[in-house]
Amino acid sequence: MKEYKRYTITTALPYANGPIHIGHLAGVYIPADIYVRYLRKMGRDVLFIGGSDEHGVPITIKARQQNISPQDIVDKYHGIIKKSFEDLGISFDVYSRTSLPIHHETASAFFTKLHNEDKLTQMESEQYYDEDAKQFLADRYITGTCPHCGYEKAYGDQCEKCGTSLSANDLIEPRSALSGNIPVKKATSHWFLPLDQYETWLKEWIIEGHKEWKTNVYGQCKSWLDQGLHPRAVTRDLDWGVNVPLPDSDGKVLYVWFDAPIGYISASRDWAQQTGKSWEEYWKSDDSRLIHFIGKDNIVFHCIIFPSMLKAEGSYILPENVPANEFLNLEGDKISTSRNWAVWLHEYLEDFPGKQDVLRYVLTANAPETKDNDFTWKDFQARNNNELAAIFGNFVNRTMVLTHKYFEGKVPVNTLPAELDDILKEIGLLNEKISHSIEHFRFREALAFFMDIARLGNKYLTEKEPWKVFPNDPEAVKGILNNALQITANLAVLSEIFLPETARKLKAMLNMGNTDWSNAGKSILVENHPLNQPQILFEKVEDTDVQKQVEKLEQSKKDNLASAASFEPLKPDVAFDDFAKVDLRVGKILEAEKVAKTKKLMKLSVDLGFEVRTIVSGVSEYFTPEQLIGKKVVVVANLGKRDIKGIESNGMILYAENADGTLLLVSPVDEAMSGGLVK
Ligand code: B3M
Ligand code: ZN
Repeated sequence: MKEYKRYTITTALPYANGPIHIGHLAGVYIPADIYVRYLRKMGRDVLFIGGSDEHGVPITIKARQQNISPQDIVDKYHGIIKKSFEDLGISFDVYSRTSLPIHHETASAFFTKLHNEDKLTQMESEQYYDEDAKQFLADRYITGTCPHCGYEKAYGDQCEKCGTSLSANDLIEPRSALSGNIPVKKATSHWFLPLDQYETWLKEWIIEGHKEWKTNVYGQCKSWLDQGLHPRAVTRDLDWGVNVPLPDSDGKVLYVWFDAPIGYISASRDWAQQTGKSWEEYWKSDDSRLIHFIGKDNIVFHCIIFPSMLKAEGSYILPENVPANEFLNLEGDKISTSRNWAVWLHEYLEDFPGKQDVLRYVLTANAPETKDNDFTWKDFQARNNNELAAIFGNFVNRTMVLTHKYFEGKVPVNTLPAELDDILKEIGLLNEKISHSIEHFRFREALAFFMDIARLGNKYLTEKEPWKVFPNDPEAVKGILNNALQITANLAVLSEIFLPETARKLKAMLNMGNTDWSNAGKSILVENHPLNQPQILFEKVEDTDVQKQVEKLEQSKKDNLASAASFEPLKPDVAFDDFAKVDLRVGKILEAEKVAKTKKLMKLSVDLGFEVRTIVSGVSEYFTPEQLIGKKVVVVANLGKRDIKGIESNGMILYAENADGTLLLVSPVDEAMSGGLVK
């Protein structure tokens, strides 16, 4: 394997139009942080890059909705995102942002170089234009009817009802979201990156050269390349972004997916300015290893488009690996910002103070590395209580408490060196496995090996029962606790990459200084070394704690139902005389039974006071017969008789419709006379 001198590690730049949620963390930031912490422990030179992606149409839409500027939006969310990453302990060397002048300069220069070297092609095309707003319309700014499902409020880039990706030209009866007007087609000119020219090279580089990439990543690349690549526009008609640095290009900016990955380079320059160090070798030196941590929806941009840009520019290294993850779901549903179906990092940190590592642990143990995975609060609680607290925490606590009890908190002499040898050998093996897994981006596997060390310790103590041995053989207990303390010290060293806050606590308890990876698998604490007082590493997560979180999510569901209620448009007016023709009566349901061999129909017998009628109603999906019998309802009494599935139905019962389409009974609030008029 090639020897690298430096590591340039990037994480997808989150859009600064919403906070960070657990899906982002599990997919990108926690694995990247583990990897980087590991590299640093191994003594490698790393530049760990993050930053906010502050351009793109959704940000302008959000600003417009809230009647503030896009800059206000990104200022707000950049602040929230940056702080929440810090509080979780993501160890970025730099967390930059793409609205900085240094980014505009960098992206501009990149574009200019490609343009000057004829690496871009200019083409004219027809785009939708709003004549009132005097503006070309980004796909998101056009709504219309989805050609696939008929949904009337589909966007020009996607139908949110059926999920199909669209282009604005597909929409039936398009409208401008700015003015509601029908947009016109107008010619506009844009610059394109001729991806087709890079196809052969990409095939060689990825299909032949990077067979070691994760199968999900490799597979997506292959399918893109198999379908054939086409030139892609790298500019847009928009007033928010990096201006196109050419004459006569007012109102044109770089496409957000052109400028955002260049943001990694700008962030490095930002870091260099702040620290007085040099950034260039991290990007331009062959012995630097560039790795992009991203989610699966970003694969094409990082494996195909950005590398083509870098290749075209010519002076940069290419990504050596792109370990993209799949998605994390939440309680069985896709995480969604717009539906507020998420666990937000900044809220978690508030609700669970001091429990950063629990979230890190659960999201790593359950990371969507090879397939989509599900986060549930029950699993969160179980992993904390049954794994972190019951195994890791319990082992450490017993070891510390007993050492204080028997040996005044000083590391006793090791009277069982042969046992220690065996233990350290096992830890050494697990340590190698952890390294191997991390080098191959298998972080959940690495974490499982790490927990095996805690398990080993817990089991050792349980089997040795020093609390029983002590009265008869205190010498043996010295050895047992020395061994347990060496395991604890090893956990302190190794936990730094997975659970940094826990490592800090452990080291404080053990009164340990700085350690690096080379300490792992060795006897670390010397005889007589004084320990500090133990503290609990992992508190139990109570039922009420998770219940609160589940209720929060249930509230989101309710709010969504309420706001998703699409109100039927009002029907045209009717003459009062026409309305007065309808005879509405109070009725009481006497009997109800499902109509055999139908899904929906219910046969009811309804007392109208002056007579009992049979009425067939299509409500079996919403009510059981028991829920209907004895209820007062409103009946349309003069509809005439109708044959429904062989049953003569005489009248119609009224129901109210819920947001989700379910039905409710319409019933007089107070005791009403059967047969009474409703008017
Ligand atoms: N902001 C998309 C995303 O958050 C985008 C990533 C940019 S990475 C250069 O999914
Ligand atoms: Zn649709």
